[in-house]
Amino acid sequence: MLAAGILALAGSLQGCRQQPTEVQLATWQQEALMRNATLAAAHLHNPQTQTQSWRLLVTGQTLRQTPVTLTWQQLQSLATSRVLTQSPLNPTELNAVLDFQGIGVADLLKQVGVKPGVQEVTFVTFDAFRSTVNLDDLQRYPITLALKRNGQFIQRNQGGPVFLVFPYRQYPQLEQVYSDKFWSYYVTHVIVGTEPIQLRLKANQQEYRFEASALAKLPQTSLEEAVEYRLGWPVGKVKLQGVRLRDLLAAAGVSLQASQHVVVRGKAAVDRDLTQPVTLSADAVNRCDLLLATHWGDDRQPIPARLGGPVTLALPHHCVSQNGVKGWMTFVEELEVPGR
Ligand SMILES: Nc1nc2c(c(=O)[nH]1)N[C@H]1C(S)=C(S)[C@@H](COP(=O)(O)O)O[C@H]1N2
Ligand SMILES: [Mo]
Repeated sequence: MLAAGILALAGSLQGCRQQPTEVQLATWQQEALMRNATLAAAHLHNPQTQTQSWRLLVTGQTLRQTPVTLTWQQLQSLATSRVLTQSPLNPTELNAVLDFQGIGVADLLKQVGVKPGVQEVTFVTFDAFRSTVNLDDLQRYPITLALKRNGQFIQRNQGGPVFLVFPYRQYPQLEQVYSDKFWSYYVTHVIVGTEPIQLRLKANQQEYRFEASALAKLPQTSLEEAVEYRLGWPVGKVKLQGVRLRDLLAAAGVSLQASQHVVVRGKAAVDRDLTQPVTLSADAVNRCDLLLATHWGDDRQPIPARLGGPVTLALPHHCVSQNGVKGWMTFVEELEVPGR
């Protein structure tokens, strides 16, 4: 498993220097689907991957104080919206009109309340794919989180149980803005705007929480690298700014023994996989500027959800080929230092 991780990383290091081509996107898509299929199969008994135990989290800049978690039962009772449309993800029958039934995103947003100033909503999927849609468009058009297609629940291997669909047939103009790559399989999170920074560190049987103000007090470090996150990032080297993982640990008074490691968990299910966690060795943490990035670009913009923010993991490329460092990560939520 470790070897596979390193190989995958070596491949992506070469592949990501330029803007991904359609062919690369298609390859990644295939890889993601295979990864999902493998995970779904491996986790047949893991409640997280079962339709009946599927959860949809609605988070970010909503009027609720805390994220809203919708159970499969709640999702079903909200699934009153219908969209009759052809699907670009139905290559064998591109023109077939399908009858989708699901949750109108506009209804969902009305329920949680959207804070003033929010302009977009980001959908995150099981396989760490993301898709960002303009808030006005979500309020204007019946863009829907479909649970059923032609009267049947959508199977896991067909992009279910929650599949983001766009009403192309009724509103052909949507197809110009939201191409096939916006349609999203296995949606797990709806992020309104961008979440506030809320990083958890579990170590020494304690849990530390770092909000934006706490991170801002730590030494700020920058890194200039061709980013490894897919989707939305500019071509070539990009400046990323944030806090070094070792400085964060130091702030919590945590010192790593040589035999220890740090587990990093993101929002997407694949980035919090119990059987294949993303681990950073003590050696890598201490020697490399492993960065918890919060800002990017020459003007140090906060990293929005559209780009996988507010916190992402960024790695200096000369460091990544060692120690089983698996890769960059979007939507970083939690770090854990397992005891010895
Ligand atoms: N969950 C998830 N949804 C996704 C993707 C993905 O990688 N994961 N890729 C997108 C892209 S880039 C395309 S082109 C279509 C491809 O879907 P298909 O392989 O079923 O034709 O799915 C979109 N939805
Ligand atoms: Mo794609």
